Amino acid sequence: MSFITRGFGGRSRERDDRLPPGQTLVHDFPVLSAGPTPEVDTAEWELRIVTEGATHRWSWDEFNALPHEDVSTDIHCVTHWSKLGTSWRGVSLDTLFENVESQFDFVMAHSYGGYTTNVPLDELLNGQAWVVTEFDGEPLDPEHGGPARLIVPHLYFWKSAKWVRSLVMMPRDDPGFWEQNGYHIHGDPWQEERYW
Ligand SMILES: Nc1nc2c(c(=O)[nH]1)N[C@H]1C(S)=C(S)[C@@H](COP(=O)(O)O)O[C@H]1N2
Ligand SMILES: [Mo]
Repeated sequence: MSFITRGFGGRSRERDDRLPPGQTLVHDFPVLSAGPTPEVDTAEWELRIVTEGATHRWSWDEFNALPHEDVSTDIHCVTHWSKLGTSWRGVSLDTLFENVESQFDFVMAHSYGGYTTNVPLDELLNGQAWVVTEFDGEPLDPEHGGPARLIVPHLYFWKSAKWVRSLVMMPRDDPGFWEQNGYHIHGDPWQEERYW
C-alpha cells in the first residue's frame, strides 16, 4: 500500500491513494473562515463537554496538563483542496471523553465566534479526532483556529471547528452552520459527501 512509484514526470502511487475523488493537492495552507477571526485570550479560554447531566470544563492550564499526542494526517476541504501529511499536536478526544457519560450519540461542536458543526460521537473517538494547539511545531495561528481547534481529519475539513469552545451532546444529528446551509450532514471525502 505504501509502495511509492515516483519517476521523472511520474505520479506517486502513494499520493494517488491518499487523494479522495475530486480533490487537488495544495502545498500552502489556505484559510477558510465564515467570519472574522475571534480574539480568544487563553486566560479566559475554557473547553467544555456538555452532557444531559453535567458540564466538564478545562481551563487552558488544565488542558495543557492533559496527555498530548503528535498527529500527522491528511486534510481535505470541500472546496477541493487537500493537504497531505500535516502535523498537529493536541489532546485526543478519547482522553477528553474518558470520564464523560451520556446516553446521546451525537455532538455539536461550538466555537468562539458562533460557528457550529455536527459529528456523530463514534466518529470522534478511537483515535479519530483531537483538540489541537500546535501546527508544524508552533502554536496554532489565530486564523487557523488558535489557540485551539478541533480536527476530525477523516471528514471534510469544515467539521474541524476552529476556536472550539464546547462539545455538546445531542440526542439527534442536528445540522451545524454549514450543514444548515447545504453542506452534507456527514461529510466523508472518500464518498464525496459534499452537499445535499
Ligand atoms: N470556527 C470556525 N471553524 C471552521 C470554519 C469557520 O468558518 N469557523 N471553517 C471551516 C472550513 S469550511 C474549513 S475548510 C476549515 C479551514 O481551516 P483553515 O482555515 O485552518 O484552513 O475550518 C473549518 N472550521
Ligand atoms: Mo471548507
